[in-house]
Amino acid sequence: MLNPLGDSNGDGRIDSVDASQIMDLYSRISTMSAIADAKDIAEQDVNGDGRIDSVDASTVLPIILISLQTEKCPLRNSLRQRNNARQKK
Ligand SMILES: [Ca+2]
Ligand SMILES: [Ca+2]
Repeated sequence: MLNPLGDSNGDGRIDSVDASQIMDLYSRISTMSAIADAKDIAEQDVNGDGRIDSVDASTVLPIILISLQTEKCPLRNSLRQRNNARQKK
């Protein structure tokens, strides 16, 4: 079962742990000590470009900062819409 997009550890929240895990995976991919599988990409490719990199981690960071305070975060809403679309498939 897939975790929600951006929630790399599947705890139901998008927070700094997820950003850290995305950066860690990106680091291991960059040094060729890991290969992203389809599940990794489905869960951690936050901007949907088919790769896991620092952009995905940095996309998660504003969600963390803003979504804690408001439901009006465009990035959070975008992720929510993508997650809802994935669940309907
Ligand atoms: Ca999480
Ligand atoms: Ca990406």
